[in-house]
Amino acid sequence: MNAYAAVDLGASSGRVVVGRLGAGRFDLSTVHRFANEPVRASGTLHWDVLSLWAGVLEGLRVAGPVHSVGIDSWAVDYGLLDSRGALLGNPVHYRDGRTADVWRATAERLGEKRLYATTGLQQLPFNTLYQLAAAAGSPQLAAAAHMLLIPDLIAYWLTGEIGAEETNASTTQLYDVRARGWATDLIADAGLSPDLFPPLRRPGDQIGAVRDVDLPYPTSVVAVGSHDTASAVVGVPADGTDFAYISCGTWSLVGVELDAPVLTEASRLANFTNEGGVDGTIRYLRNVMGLWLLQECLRSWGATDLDALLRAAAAAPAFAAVVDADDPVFLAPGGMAERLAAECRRTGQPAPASRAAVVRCIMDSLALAHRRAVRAAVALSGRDVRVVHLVGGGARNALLCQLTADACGLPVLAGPVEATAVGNVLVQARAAGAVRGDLASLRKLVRETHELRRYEPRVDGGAWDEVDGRVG
Ligand code: LFR
Repeated sequence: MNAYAAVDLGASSGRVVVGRLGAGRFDLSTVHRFANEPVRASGTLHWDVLSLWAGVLEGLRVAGPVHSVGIDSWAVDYGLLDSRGALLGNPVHYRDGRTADVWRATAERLGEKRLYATTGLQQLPFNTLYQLAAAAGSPQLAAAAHMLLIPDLIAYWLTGEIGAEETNASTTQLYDVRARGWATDLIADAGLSPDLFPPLRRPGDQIGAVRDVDLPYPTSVVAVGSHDTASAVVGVPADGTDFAYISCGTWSLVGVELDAPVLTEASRLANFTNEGGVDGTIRYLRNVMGLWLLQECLRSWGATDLDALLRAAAAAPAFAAVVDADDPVFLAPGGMAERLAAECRRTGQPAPASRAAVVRCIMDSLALAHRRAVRAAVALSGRDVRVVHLVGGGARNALLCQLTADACGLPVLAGPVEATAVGNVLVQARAAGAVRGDLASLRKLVRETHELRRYEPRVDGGAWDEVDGRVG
């Protein structure tokens, strides 16, 4: 059986997962997990990219011989290289506030309708376009020869090869979603040098042999869906096309898979995004704030028995207070429980009076946001949806899965938890010729080798309609 290493960098931790495929078997084991702790310096929130690099190397050392390595991470963030390939400063975290005052003016200058028509991307204040706009005029940007998104930067350090994998490039708001290439006119009008943007590569492309790195075996790097959400969507164990997915971790990415982008005015106003998927598909989705709300509360509460807390939240009264989880007020780190309480009070609801009540408020609010996003995806794309696949860490959260089924009025199939690593490994295995076929065939393999949990929607007598009407 061939082994493949999936390097998966998430907003709170990174992992190296070894996947083995052969004769009806698909085993995954996490061989190394390491923290990803952002660091604030001189008022700017950075990723500690060298510590991530060290974690990747350690993981690959203990992974043992692997046929290839695939790398995925969160989207939009980048490192700048000078003309000799040196990293010009630490990559900045997308939750840093430096784009807050810049993004709207940039969008207005370039034209919001034009931006959507070209890139199909949702407006998020941290899109790469706006981060580069915030960096305009800086000596760092002036000295930059290449902009590398995070997985491309790790691939560069492993192989010496410079390139941009297209699923992640599609999240920059500088990529033409229909032409499937860099949006050169937009890049010029944004005042950026076209030379910054490396040649594109597609999932399955060979990037190069690992070299000048101390690994105890030879291997190479293969492009995968390097945007973590693109890999997660490959790992959705759907049968057919009538499904919605929720890739549920720090974010919930909620949407459908399409063959072509939806670029209508209604779609733009609903802030739906058309991100590039593996095999030229479109990930038509919306970002929901996700388990970030819970993670931030847990971070401030210190050591907590999460299972006990979720049980208490399940027993707490439903809908006591529900907020718009997608309110940008929740984007930045810190003071999350206080911000939730303030939002409840502002909307005339009682602030949660216990930790269990806070968690219940988060779960009800996320389920509501899932419902709205699934319904909007259906209405805007015309796709028939009969089941919701919930993958990623959130698939472990039975309360959230059940509430999501209830809120959507659809069955939820939960799992795999490691969908991102699954998708990463499958694209490598296909590039190696060890598995064959289209996404449907890859998904069949996931169904045959992973246990899923099914949650049926409970009849609620209109309760979710009431909640939906309550939250603006
Ligand atoms: C999820 C994710 C989302 C992206 C966000 C920020 O991990 O990649 O898809 O919008 O992180 O990069």
